[in-house]
Amino acid sequence: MARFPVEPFKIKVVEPIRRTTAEERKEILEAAGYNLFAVRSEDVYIDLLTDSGTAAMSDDQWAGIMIGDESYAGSRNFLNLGEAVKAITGFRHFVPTHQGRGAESVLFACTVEPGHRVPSNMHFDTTQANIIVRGGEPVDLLADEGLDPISDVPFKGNIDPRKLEAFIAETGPDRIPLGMLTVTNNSGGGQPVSMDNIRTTGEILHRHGIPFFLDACRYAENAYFIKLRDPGYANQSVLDIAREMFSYADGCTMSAKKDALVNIGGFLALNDEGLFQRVCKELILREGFYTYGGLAGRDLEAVARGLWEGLDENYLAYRIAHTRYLAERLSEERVPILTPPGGHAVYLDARRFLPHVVQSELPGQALACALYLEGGIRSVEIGSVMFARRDPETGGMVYPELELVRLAIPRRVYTQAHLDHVVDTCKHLYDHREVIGGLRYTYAPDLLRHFTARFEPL
Ligand code: P61
Repeated sequence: MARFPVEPFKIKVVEPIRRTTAEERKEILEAAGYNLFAVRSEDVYIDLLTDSGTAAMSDDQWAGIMIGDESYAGSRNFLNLGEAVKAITGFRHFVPTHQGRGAESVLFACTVEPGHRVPSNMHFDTTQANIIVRGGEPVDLLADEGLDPISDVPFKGNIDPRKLEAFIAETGPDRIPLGMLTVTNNSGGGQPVSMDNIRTTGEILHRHGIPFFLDACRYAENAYFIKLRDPGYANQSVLDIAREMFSYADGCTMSAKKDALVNIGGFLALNDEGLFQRVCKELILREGFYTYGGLAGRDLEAVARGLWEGLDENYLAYRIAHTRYLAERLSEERVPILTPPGGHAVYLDARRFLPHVVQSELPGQALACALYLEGGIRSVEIGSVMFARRDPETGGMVYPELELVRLAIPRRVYTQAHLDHVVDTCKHLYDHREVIGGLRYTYAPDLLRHFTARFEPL
């Protein structure tokens, strides 16, 4: 029987949550067009939509909020954040941004032009979209084992170095303004990338003169997985592991809403002086002056403190064990999940959960809706709704390999009993899976479709 980890904190502030009835949830879901993004949070019992911006901040972070220096330029909180970013990442320059996609938008505005292609292990959807709006093409080169939902390979977030070499040969370095790795790989199940793979990716890209950036939202969880799973790093501190990860790259985009344990914030860090000058210009247009980047001084301070807390090894041990507890309990009940579990989420495998629903009938979205109807649980589909794309040549839909429903776990928010409720709900649905049917679109926008699409049951 799985064991819940002992919390390395106690709870000082609470927020009431309310259970709705099944009839209420049916009405709410219909009114929301079967899109959980359109449901009000007060109508959700356990909110596993995202681990982004949903962390419970510490008393130290809240204390930092009270010493926000709200000066337009040169606030002391900017300096504190700069010290943390430099000490952890080692990059020479950084600018704050309002969140991760702000960093992406500024970076790609300065680097990507029409016809360019940007390789990665797997781009997250905001990264994809920010490359596409610049006329570029995001290309995923995940190693094949990352696409197998049940293989127990330790680093299923790795890029395939041979695919990367072939991609560069075919595309030509001139059309590749940068290469990326997402650590951990969110769209592929929150799976970590190994140190070897990060080093090799840097070497390959640099051999061709191509800059290398990390999408570092969950870099601390990735570093902790390296410590757990690569014997060569068992005795190194997570901070040192993180520093080594960054040392192979030329910069990173960061959504601080994940591993920096804040409700809002992000940054872009990099080494290249010329690029930094262009970034500052672009930042002022889009996000704000380069010492605040769309954030209040108090937010900058919370990020600075949260970056250090997110590297605390007692916290990380708890964090990873908390997620593993949910995964192990679900496996004990034979609910099909992606294994091994990632750091920030457990992913239900909708293809195996609902084998009778074909991909064009959106099994992931159907399962996400069923979780809400049954248990008031909000999850997010990471499958066809988020990633299916129309082939420009044939006009047909290209469906993603993985059809997942992500149960993302907010940091330091939910207790064991909350997770047990999730397990009971999933087990009940799995035992009665044949009554869950598919969905069809009533509205489907082209870009970032899942946020605003509408559906109806078939
Ligand atoms: C999430 F449904 N992730 O996982 P921002 N890179 C990576 C992310 O995971 C990520 C960002 C960049 C979210 C929030 C989210 O369609 C969605 O601070 C690996 O959110 O701008 C964000 O960071 C962007 C959920 C984002 C979504 C987009 O839940």
